[in-house]
Amino acid sequence: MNASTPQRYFAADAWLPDGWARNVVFNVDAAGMIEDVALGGDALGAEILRGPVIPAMPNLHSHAFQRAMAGLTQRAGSHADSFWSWRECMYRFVERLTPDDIEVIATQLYIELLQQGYTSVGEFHYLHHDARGRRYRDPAETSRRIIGAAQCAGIELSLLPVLYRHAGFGGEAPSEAQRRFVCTLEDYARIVEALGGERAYVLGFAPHSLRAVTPESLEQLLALRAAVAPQAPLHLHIAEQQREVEDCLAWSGLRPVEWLLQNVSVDGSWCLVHATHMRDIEAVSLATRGAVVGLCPSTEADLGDGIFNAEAFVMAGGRIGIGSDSQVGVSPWAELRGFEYSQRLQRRRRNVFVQQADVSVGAELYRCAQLGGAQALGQPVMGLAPGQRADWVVLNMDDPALVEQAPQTLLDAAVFGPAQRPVRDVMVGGHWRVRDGVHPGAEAALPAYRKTLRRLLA
Ligand code: NGQ
Ligand code: ZN
Repeated sequence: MNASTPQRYFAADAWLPDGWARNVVFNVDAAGMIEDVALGGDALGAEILRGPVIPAMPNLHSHAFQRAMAGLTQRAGSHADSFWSWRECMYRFVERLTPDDIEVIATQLYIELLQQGYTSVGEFHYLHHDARGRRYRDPAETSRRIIGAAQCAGIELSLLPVLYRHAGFGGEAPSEAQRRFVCTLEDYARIVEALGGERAYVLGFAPHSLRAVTPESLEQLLALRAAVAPQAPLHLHIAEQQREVEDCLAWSGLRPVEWLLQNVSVDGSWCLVHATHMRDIEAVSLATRGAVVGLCPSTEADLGDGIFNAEAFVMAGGRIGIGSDSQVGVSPWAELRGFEYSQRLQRRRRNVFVQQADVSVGAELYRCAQLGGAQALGQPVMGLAPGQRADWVVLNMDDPALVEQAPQTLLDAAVFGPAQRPVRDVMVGGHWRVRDGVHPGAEAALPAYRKTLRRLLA
């Protein structure tokens, strides 16, 4: 799919795994993979990149349909608003969405993500059934809409069909409002089966949360994965809300991360989304397992989740990645800034993520989230190196926040400066998807999105 002729690219400045390099030539093969990277080359016969090039960012956690809800939940309700009251709004919104809506909204979102420099997305997809909870004839109906949207936008997809069984710990019966996503294990296996063998995307497995699956159904999901795709990524929401921690304690005597680490062999294929509430000891043991923590700073702030225990986790070598989750933000730059700022506000210090002298915090944040995201999504995008996919971002040196910045401060300026359009061009697997900050499909996608929103908001 998407094969083209091999290409040669020249970058005056390129951010390689070892750091910034000058005069770099990339050979990209017909499948869009980086074949080799040569230093000190010349531009002869090569396309010249129009600015410094960096590896593109993976977005490890997205609920695409929530893009259409952004801005609709910012009014106080009659009770104290919280994550849980937001979730009620989300449930009501979900009732109105058709498969066409899901595809239109996801297409709009994925174009926006590409324009900001994300080139792969982990879609944590749980809207499996129709609004009344009836199965579609094709069990993968809505999953196909996500796949269609990703292909239309040209973003790489890690599709994470979600197993959602219960309303709370201990197998609590699901509510009416959850009927669009509640699955039996058989339903779930049918979705996975319908998604077929040959895939143009990475397939992962996602028990929604420890609230939504029992230990038995989690075990069954893991058995299905072992049979179908034993290396596949595993994602779940873990400890986003204090109430979730309390409910887990009441149910099992353990906190969510503790429970998971004691009952499941967590390794590098796991991504724990919103590991917000972790004690130091949990953070340290999770870090040693090599799992990735999925942080969604804009959403976590919007929902009043709490502040991630970064210091203990990162000091212990823990891996992080970022996600756009509820789509109140679609920019990796804003997520990284939000993450670091939350730490600074909490600790009343500066430069929390990296404390070694003279290391760029922006660059370190970016590098960690880039590698962590690649790991969590199972995408071959571990930096600009041979064998990795040619997914990259050419920075826009005409953004006033970036002008005259040396490579050593560029990522700081892009993350912490007042950059408005830090991204100039974006390549995905050897294809230009964004030029001068604009995706060629953006103009056509917007009227469809507008029409969908008009109906949904009527
Ligand atoms: C979700 N979102 O699946 O969309 C969840 C809300 C839940 C976040 N956790 C539902 N941010 O967790 O029960
Ligand atoms: Zn989520």
